[in-house]
Amino acid sequence: MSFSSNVKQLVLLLIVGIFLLLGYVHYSFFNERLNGVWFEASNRDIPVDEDQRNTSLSKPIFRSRVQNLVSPESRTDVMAVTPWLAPIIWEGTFDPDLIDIIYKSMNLTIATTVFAVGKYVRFLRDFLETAEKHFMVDFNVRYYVFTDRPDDVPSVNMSQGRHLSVIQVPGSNRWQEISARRMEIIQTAIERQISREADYIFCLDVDSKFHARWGAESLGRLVAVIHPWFYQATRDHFTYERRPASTAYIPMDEGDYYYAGAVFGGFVEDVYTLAKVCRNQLEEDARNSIEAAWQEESHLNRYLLYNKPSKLLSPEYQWDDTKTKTNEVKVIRFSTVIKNYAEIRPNV
Ligand code: UD2
Repeated sequence: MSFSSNVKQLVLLLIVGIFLLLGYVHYSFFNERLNGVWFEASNRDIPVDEDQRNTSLSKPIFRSRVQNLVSPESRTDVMAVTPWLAPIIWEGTFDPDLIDIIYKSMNLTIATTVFAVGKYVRFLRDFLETAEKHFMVDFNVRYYVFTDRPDDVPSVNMSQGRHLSVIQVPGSNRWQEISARRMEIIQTAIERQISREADYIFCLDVDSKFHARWGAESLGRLVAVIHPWFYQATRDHFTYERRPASTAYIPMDEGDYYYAGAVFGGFVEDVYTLAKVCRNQLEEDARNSIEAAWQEESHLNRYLLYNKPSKLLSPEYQWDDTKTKTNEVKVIRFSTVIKNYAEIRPNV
């Protein structure tokens, strides 16, 4: 065998070797992408809906978590999706660990408005202390407390990244007015301050306590809660405003759910529009000397009928301590405390 044929064989072997090596590297790479321990999350890998914004989902997500993902079908005893395909959040329909990994990487700030006018200031301590334990834990939270009694706002220890602002508002001798004027005050506060300070906002009733996790599973573009007294009721029992003279009017043959006025939220700009529309309608009704059956709650229901929420929270997120827990409600996360209306309100 000549020297040149030896070289030829060697070159041939080298080329075959290189191809084999390339083939192995290529196979291992894709095998790892498909079956490996982790993958880089992207908008295609994770079901990202319109509710997730500013998502830089660049952190490694453990694949096993995605495989273990619970889904709306995990609950067969409740409706976990609306007819317009918005999720309804019940315990067992989401994976809290996966939700946290996704949302915590976004460095979000959640505004939380709460009104404590007149004697309602007494509910603030429990509201804030329990919120610090359960509400959006490890997220940046900015509480905006609206009160006519700033000196009575309790001092509550806040975790890192959580702040409280007190904003003075006028009192009133009518509870209906205090409740209804919240829309106008929220609208103004968003314009002046909140739009620069937060990504999402929740507007909550103060006469309430948190009892269990209320986390990022609740975040969405426009979020409403199903009223605990009406989630099993049919539309004809909903206490919508039924008089056509009111701008909150809903005819008997319309309506999806009865939403509680105690909890609504979403992107700051979406809640801004909601508050502005409801405020304008409340003022138009006032000019026409009509007050909707449940003040701003009636206007909220009307708004949400024609501007469908992108996410619904089950009554786990707005229970009522006077109501016996039902089987579907596995966890009570937030509930209205029992109170003596005659004693606490400025009018009966
Ligand atoms: C229902 C709604 C409430 C509101 C109201 C409208 C639920 C669980 N609650 O509750 O959100 O739509 O009907 O009529 O859906 N407030 C004060 N000072 C007062 C009175 C009220 O600060 O003197 C504030 C406070 O934040 C309170 C909220 O307004 O949590 C609602 O008032 P409410 O709790 O007395 O109304 P209620 O129980 O009828």
